[in-house]
Amino acid sequence: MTIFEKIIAREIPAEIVHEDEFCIAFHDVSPQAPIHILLVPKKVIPRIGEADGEDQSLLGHLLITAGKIAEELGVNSTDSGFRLVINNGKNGGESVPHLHIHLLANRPLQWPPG
Ligand code: DGP
Repeated sequence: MTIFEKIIAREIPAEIVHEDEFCIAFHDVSPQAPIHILLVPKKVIPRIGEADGEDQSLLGHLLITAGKIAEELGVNSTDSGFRLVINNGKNGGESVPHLHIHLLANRPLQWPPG
């Protein structure tokens, strides 16, 4: 069981900002920006490279929900803005093998990423 499953099961605490039938979102314990939210599907998909056709609506739901959370946090504008990141595998920087989207905001983010 990953740390994210334990957060979903309320076995360990997290600062939750959103939950619905399909996903949960909470503040990252090690924030890389003033706003750093993790959006996690309740279905355990280890990483985006292992999602398949049956996950299509779930993945769409995650992206739409990320936009709604950005709106609620006041960063869904072209003036402020936000970045969504999915790390996949070793070179991608993945550390928790349960698919999650990082939502980063409230500081200018560099491109290309490090
Ligand atoms: P990634 O490296 O893309 O797999 O991102 C994993 C993120 O999970 C990382 O930014 C730190 C965060 N994280 C790890 N353990 C915990 C935890 O127990 N609680 C919370 N809120 N975040 C965690």
